Amino acid sequence: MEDDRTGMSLETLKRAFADHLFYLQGKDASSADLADYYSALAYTVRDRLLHRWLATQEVYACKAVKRVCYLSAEFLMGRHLGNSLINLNLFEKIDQAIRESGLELQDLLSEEEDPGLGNGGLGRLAACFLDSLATLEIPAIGYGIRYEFGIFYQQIRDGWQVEIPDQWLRLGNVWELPRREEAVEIKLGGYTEGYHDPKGNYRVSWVADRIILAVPYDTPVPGYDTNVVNILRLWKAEAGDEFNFDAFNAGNYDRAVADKMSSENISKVLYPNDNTPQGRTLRLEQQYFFVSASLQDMIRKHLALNPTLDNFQDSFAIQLNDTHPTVAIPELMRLLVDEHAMDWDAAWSITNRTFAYTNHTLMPEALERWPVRLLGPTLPRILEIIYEINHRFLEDVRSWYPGDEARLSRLSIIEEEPEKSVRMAYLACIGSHAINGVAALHTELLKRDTLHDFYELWPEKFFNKTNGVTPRRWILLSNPQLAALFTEKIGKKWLSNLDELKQLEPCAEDPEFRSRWQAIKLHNKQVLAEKIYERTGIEVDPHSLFDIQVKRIHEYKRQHLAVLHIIALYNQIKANPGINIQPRTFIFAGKAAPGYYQAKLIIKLINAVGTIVNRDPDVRGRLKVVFLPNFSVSLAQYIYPAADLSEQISTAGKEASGTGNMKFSMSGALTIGTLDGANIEIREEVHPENFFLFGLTAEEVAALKDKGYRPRDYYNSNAQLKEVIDQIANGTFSPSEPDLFKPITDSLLQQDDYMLLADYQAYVECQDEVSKAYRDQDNWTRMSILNSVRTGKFSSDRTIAEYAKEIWKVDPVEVPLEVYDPANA
Ligand code: T68
Repeated sequence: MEDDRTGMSLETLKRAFADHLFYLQGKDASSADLADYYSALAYTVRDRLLHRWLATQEVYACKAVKRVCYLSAEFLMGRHLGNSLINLNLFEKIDQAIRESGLELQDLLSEEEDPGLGNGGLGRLAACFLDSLATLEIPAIGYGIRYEFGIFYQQIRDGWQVEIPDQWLRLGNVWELPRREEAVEIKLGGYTEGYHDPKGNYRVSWVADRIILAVPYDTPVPGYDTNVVNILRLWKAEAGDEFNFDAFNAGNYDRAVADKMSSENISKVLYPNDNTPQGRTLRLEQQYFFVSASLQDMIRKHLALNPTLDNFQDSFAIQLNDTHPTVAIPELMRLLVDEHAMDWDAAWSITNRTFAYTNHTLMPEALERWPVRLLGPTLPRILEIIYEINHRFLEDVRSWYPGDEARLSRLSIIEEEPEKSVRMAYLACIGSHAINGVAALHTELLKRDTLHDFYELWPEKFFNKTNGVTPRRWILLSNPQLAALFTEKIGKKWLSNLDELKQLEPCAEDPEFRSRWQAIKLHNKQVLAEKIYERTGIEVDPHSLFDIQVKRIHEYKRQHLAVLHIIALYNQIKANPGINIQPRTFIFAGKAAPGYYQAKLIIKLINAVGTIVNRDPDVRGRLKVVFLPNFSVSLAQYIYPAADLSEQISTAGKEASGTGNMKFSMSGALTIGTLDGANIEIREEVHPENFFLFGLTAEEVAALKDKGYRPRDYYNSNAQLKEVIDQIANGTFSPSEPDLFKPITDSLLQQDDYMLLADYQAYVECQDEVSKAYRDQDNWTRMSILNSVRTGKFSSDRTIAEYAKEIWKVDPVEVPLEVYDPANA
């Protein structure tokens, strides 16, 4: 008989499920609720993962393979159960087993809390990368923070965003395993002192005033159709000792407890800002905490197999996901030089060969800078090391460019004005052997502007790595009917080589294929329509054009440009109620940073316009405006497959890449977009005739700024635009508070940093083209098919293969399952 923990037959799976319900949940069919059934199934699947995980770790340990360590302050993993079923190739069988137990698999999948340990694209990219690393059989560890509270839960009350704490661990977490025995200590605060070691060398030691314990929690990361199961290792902060016993014994009980609580604060909550740095000491402590813990973990793993650290760079390639983990560079120097007595030059060479840095933003205000005033007291030894790195670097620059003082201050890691600070992006560039942007345009702009001086120093360090997303979650799991159609036509190989979809191009001409395509899209729209009704009470027509913009709310992403268009359409209907226009449902979702007033006001504006438009009898059946609350990975899985039109309308030069644009396109949405980020490459792949392009280019944006941009000129010369802006400003959508939206219109008329007014006319004209095109359903469907089957480039498998070959220099390692048989363990 098959082992209950590893067997994959239907009978064994059913037995294991019943067994877990009984012995782990202490329930039977008469007492179990959906949460119990979810847990029983999750444990059943976890057993099968653990088997492969132990085999994988055993192979990695024996072979001394080179591992990728992906350091990221955020991992937006999405629900684990469905993804694990897919990657273990168990989905159909479990579906049947659950049905035969009288339940619905979908109901169980929906019970899982969505682990929201990230803000947006950057965190979700990390999750797609882990999936692809495991799928490509590349040894890898994701290192991050086990936040007790992830990204806040968003409610909409009276049109406003309200933030609710995300207590995702409330009911426990089946997918993680604490490894208390591998906890490490982290120093904070205090001072440094010099001493001479027994050989007479001068050394420095850091006398901390706080020691925090970092406890690892491991989550298995299975690859698709392989035995490889990598690890996501997230660190939880705990007090070094349960109590400060000195304080306790001195009768100072509350002080003892307070110290413990303040240590645990470090991993308490994810900072909810995207694209703006938060200059708070606690954030700096979070960064140092997870980075130091991860490096200590790597050093321990390395020394278990090697006599010295001299070849550390052969054990690990460390990727810095933005600057958030950049303090890893001075921290590795500290560990090598202070704690392992290596000399500076040897340590620097190892550090440089180990690290690589990914930049995710061009916006100057989004680049991290840590004031010396905060860094010094929190990480005194790290600040000294940063000064030393800077000193040596500037000596080099001086020798390369004698007398060029301006260049020296431009390149210095330390910025003097307005406040003496460490420029983390510069530290990352200097300490890494590779620097990359996340789309072709973004990388070009990094080289030309943001990091230009570094590009002049080291052109060979610069790479482009256009982002990608995993087709397992973003097609197979979220759009199962589309996936089934692909598999019916070309088999399953597209799931591990998305370029295979290209074979389906001729199907765009096949009427029978097109009608199946339309039926699938309609079905997905019906499913989303039900969700919309459930969550907002708004009824929408699945036969209308679903025009969707989902992403973080940000002025540069220009959700309010879409609102200007909606109001213009509304005005056309009001002026001419008999007008024949394409019925549309405008769907928005996304969170605003809690401290970003203008973004929260944009959410309120969307809802205010929706309230007026949705209940106007003149409009009935033609326009609907929906704001879906609490955008998350699990909600996104319903949204992308249901879109006809994907809105990617950022100001050119502002969106580093975008990844939602790729998910939409994979599910057959057409894009209306600017020449920004990865839009450019999507348009290239799907061909320009299948993409709705509008707006200024990044160069035109810069040129217009230079010559003096005057948004009022556009307002004064465009009657339709003027009417729309005036309505927002005069309270048409906020009658009880006429000035409510003035901050938005004032900003548009006075600075319009993101050039909505300059792009307005081109945008509405392009939207007219969209409406016209949608009326020809045959041709629209042809374009939709070609979008989807030409997205092979945007699989994160392609992205990861490029990183592996060109930056990390790592090879795949196969894991035969026989190496670990629990029956013989
Ligand atoms: C996004 N950045 C980019 N940042 O905006 C997007 N920032 O263009 C790109 O596709 C994506 O990264 C992946 O490369 C973010 O998502 C953040 O979320 C963030 C979080 C904390 C601090 C700064």
